[in-house]
Amino acid sequence: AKTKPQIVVTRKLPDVVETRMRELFDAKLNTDDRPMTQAELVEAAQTADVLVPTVTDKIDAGVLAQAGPKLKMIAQFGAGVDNIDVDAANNRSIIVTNTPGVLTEDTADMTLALMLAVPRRLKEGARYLVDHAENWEGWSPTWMLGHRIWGKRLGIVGMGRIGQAVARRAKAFGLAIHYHNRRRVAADIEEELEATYWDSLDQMLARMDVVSVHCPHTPATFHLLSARRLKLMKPSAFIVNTARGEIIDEAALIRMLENDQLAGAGLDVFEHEPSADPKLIKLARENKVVLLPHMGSATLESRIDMGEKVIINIRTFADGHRPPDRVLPSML
Ligand code: 8YV
Repeated sequence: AKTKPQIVVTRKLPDVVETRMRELFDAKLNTDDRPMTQAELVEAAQTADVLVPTVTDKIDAGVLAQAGPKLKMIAQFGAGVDNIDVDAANNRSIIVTNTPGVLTEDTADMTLALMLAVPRRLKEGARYLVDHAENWEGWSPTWMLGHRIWGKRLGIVGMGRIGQAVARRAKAFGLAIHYHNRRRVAADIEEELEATYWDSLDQMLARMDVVSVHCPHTPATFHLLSARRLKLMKPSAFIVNTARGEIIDEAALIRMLENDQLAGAGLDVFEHEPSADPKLIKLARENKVVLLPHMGSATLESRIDMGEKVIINIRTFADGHRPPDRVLPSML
């Protein structure tokens, strides 16, 4: 019989996924649910045929330089691969795969939840009732007023799978869809979404009521929403980010929120995870922002499907074929 590939999984995964991995591979699973240290990652890279990391593992050029000769594949458990130096992996003939597609709808749902939560003061209202269960002042015509989102313009930055899933939902919620992307999407998709393409991100930002970020984090998109670009936005506009914190200049965003140059933000991701800037926490207490701890794809169903994708990628590669979700440097 063929020897099973030796895989090292860096984090605890759902039980069904781990059981399947144990059946199919010589799997070193991680019961200890904390991120690996760099030293542990290096050790894993020295012993495994396949490494299965997540967003919390920094597989940089340093780790890859110390990888053992056996390491042939990095099968990321996740869609984003910005924690991996894909160039360095490619140069060492280590292939990289990810898990796109299966977390699209859940991430889009959470994006809409944030898009509604901030202008409709969802968290504030829910909190109020918990704090004032006995002394609720009662309804009043001018109390807890937020802003409607229907009829407004949504600008989507990055119109890939998740951007399009957000657009479909937002259209059903009555928003007009606008987008900026490296390329225009196919005409039939544009038509279905009644989406307006903006070649110029600057021009789009200046006209939007809500801006939602859905591009990958790459060197080209780092601080894509720079201080200069954020200043182009209307002071009444809301911003939502379920992609990666690094795409927005977080310090600039904070300053603008503090100075009421933007109406609010819904953030699921941060520039320096796993910590959130204390200034953002303060803004959350003041109800100018709603913050979530990177929960966009956090459903049991998504996590199981992500695990299944990782398994398919590894099996296909081990069988000598091209894995379905290969990530090439040219794609980033
Ligand atoms: C995960 C994500 O929480 O897939 C991604 O890119 O951000 C989330 O689905 C995590 O990154 C998995 O590694």
